[in-house]
Amino acid sequence: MSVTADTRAMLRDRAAAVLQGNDAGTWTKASPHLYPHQWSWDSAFIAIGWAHLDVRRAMTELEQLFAAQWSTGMVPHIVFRAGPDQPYFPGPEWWDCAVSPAAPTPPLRTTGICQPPVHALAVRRIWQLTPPADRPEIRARIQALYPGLVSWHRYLATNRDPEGSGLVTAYHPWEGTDNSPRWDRSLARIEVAEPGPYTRLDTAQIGASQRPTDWDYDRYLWLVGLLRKYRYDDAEIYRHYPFLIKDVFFSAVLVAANAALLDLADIAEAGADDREQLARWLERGRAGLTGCFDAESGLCVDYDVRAGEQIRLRTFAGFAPLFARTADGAQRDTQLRVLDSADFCGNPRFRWRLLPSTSPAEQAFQPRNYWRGPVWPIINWLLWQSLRELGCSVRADEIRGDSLDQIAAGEFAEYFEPFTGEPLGSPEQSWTAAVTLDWSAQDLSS
Ligand code: 9WN
Repeated sequence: MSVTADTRAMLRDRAAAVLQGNDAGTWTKASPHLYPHQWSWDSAFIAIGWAHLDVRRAMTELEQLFAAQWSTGMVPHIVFRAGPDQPYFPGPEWWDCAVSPAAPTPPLRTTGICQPPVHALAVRRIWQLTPPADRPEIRARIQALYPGLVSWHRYLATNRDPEGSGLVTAYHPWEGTDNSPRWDRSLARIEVAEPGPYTRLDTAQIGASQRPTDWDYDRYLWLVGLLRKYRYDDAEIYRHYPFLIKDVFFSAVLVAANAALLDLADIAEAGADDREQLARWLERGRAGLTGCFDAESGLCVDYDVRAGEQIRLRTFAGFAPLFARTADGAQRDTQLRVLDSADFCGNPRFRWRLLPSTSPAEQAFQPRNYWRGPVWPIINWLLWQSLRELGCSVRADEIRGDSLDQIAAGEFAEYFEPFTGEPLGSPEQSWTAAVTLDWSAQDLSS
């Protein structure tokens, strides 16, 4: 059953109200209670949402985030902006980023890791949505932000890829998809994991069965302790640190983001050097992903640098070639077939034909637990965007329609149970509202 145009318009208004409710003026809380600060990739999606309401506000969101960029170019995963009345664990004391000379100076306080670089995709969307009268101002603001975006991509293409493989090395499960089973074996290999006493705040708000376990948290926090010990220095981390993963999803987002920066190069009046470099990173990223494509499963596989082994699990990340808009037609067709197989969207028991975070065919699959099974709207937004750009507009439109139906039934949840559509995690999640605004605009304009 599909919802009517009127219901869609109402959904759009409700999505706008969620963003406005989480708006802190110049930045937006990722969610009202569970995530009260500014998160990196959340902010990028949120900016896309704001662009439908106010392009200036959309730019401000990103400018605020980039104000906390490290001197290495890294955009931190959290900028701690909420006051002490809105606690989040682990907070800035746990990260103690002042140990690094690259961290921004107080009062700015951040974490010392990063998240997938969706930001350039957001800037391109903002520009597409900018009304003619606002173009001079927004163009100037994009020009001002562009060097920061290039230096962010440079950080990922160099410090996070000293091998020059085209694949980004993730340092921590919190670099995007926290308790994905992709990390299980690598986390299990960590010998000591005694981070000291701590109290989780997340499970006081959300059922523990929908969140990572204490075993996971012990390791997450132990790893933060090591990063702190190495003063967040990439070379030191590469030398000593136990958790280094070539993350195919992160790498695919970087490929798409490099293409977006190239699309913006004229607007930003980028120099020839930047353009050449972006094109080189883009090609290297594509080649890197091709190198981890497994023809047998039709999926891309992550690689554990320390263990020297591939991570063979069926998760959404395996569709990295689609997320990177692969230029290889045969690879694209294989991926489209696997995408709609019973292992993913085509599972006959699924309520909607959407991409789950982990395949129901995996032993690790848990339909109500965070990144171990549920459907995440932002992942389906990235897939939708890619499919459109790859010319698969019919399948893309189905993903958009099903996603909107899911959100209409489940109210801007953080993630959804794939069989029942039950809303899970944090309610009123900003990025769910933001992608709803973007998806709804396609209806209202058609
Ligand atoms: C840790 C804010 C963030 C998202 C992540 C998601 C979740 C945090 C947490 O929430 O992670 O960063 O405390 O669980 O996994 O992707 O950016 O929405």
